[in-house]
Amino acid sequence: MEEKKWWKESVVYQIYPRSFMDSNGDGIGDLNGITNKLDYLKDLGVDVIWISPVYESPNDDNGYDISDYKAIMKEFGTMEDFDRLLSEAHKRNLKIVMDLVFNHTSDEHPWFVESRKSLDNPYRDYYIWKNPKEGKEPNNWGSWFSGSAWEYSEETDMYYLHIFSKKQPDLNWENDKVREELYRIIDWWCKKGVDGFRMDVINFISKVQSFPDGQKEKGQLYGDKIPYIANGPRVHEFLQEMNEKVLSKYDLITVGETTHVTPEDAKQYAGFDTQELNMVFQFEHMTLDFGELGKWSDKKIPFVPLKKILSKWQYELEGCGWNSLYWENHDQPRIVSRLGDDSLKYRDLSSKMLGTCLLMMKGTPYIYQGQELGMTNMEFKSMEDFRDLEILNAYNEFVDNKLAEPEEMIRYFNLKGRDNARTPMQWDDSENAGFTKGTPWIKVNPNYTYINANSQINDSNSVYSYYKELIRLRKEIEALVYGTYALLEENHESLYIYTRTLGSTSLLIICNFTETEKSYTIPKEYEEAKVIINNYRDRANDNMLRPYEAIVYHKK
Ligand code: TEU
Ligand code: CA
Repeated sequence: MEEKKWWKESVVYQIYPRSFMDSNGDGIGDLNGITNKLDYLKDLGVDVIWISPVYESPNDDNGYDISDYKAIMKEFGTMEDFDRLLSEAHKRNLKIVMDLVFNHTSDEHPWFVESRKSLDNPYRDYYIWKNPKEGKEPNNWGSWFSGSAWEYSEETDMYYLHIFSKKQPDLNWENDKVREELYRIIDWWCKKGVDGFRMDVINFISKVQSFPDGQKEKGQLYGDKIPYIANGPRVHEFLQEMNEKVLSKYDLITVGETTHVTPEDAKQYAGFDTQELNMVFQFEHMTLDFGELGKWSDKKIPFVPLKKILSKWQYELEGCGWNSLYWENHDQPRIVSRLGDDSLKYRDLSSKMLGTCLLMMKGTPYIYQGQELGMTNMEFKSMEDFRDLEILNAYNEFVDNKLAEPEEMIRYFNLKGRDNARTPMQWDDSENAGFTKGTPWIKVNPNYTYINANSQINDSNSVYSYYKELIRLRKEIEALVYGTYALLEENHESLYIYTRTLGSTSLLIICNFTETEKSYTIPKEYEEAKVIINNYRDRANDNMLRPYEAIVYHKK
């Protein structure tokens, strides 16, 4: 059996602090709100809490634009509040993971404020500056959040690179001083006692230094920057250096957010014998429903390709690297709406089925706030209700350039937009779902009256209780952590069936992803096996799977 590690045995819970719990009535979630809910998380059974950025930030991108890495955002509280949260978490044996955003800072970070001033400013080379090309942008790259990836700066008549918003200038990792500063920041948080890091777009930190134009497809506004920024020439050198200089000195959990990676890349970033990170978030399963306009599409995730991709990751990393498992995060729509069925009839069952499918796989599971309640997408009625800059910018870009009609864009935002994940956590059925006594910064999903934590924690048949049981099973059965994965019935159009095996123990997991009954005869060797969890709670017929049924057999 491969080496045992606490981070392989852990279940992580992600908190988006702005939307989790408001303790002082200003409508914005905060650190004291999180501290007040630690017992809830302890009861759920998770081990690690990853908190999206809480550092000082002008909030162009809700904290993913940091202006001071060693200070807490005023809206979220103080450093004392943070220290209290950390010690209260540790008292309960809960670990805290910080979100490190190191590809870029805010344009209000003192480094950038200096950098833009003059060519000879000591901070000039902290960022990526280029001369205009024929009076225009240095190349044809587009920003992730619409428009060019270059912003003109009058002071020196040059452009700076921002692959996200123009308030998120990219750091120049080629500069040794930048890397030293960043490693010192990591060290500072480690000394404080935090337990790990999620590293934002960490595979974008090394750019191809010639900054060439990207290939431009017909009808597209910008060239493809990905080949020149993702998994760039020096990325592994940088991460090995970071590991050697700081990460390796502490016992941490580290996960890199890496879009555009293959299992081959992941083996480098998170291989058992490469000294970089513990694991990465891959995105292949989250882009299966992309269409002509990228994520703005009403395409559904195709089922057989989904199984093939998730299985590919399971097989490829077996014995040589570690997977992270997720359906949701603060950038993704709610999984029950995306891949299940959020109608009254099937919301519960399909949420539980999706939880089973994910949490029984091999890897460290990440549960996003509200996923454990079966929270759904929200129906935003008009543009005024949206808050996310990605949405606001995309609306302008697509509508202005006549690539899509306004109503069409709103429909896509409701299906795929990031604000779906950012509506307030639904704690109870009181006003504003118990999230705030004030006016919430973003609308609460009206379904809080029947989807909320309070009504679920003491109901043994709730989505919450079901997740709690899935987490408990991972603690109880070693094969669920260390057992190898195998996919059965690869081309079955409705059922996701796989096994986990460790020594003589094996588990059979069967999930029906559709609302129709499906016949399936379980393999002979499982006939005597014990059913350890079933979302209908009354496994009746071994040859039939009911709508959205999920069932797990355990054989010792
Ligand atoms: O996301 C990076 C990313 O590559 C995308 O998935 C992106 O979030 C977006 O949703 C594209 O549709 C990270 C953070 O998770 C995100 O919240 C930040 O906005 C972004 O980096 C910039 O820091
Ligand atoms: Ca608050």
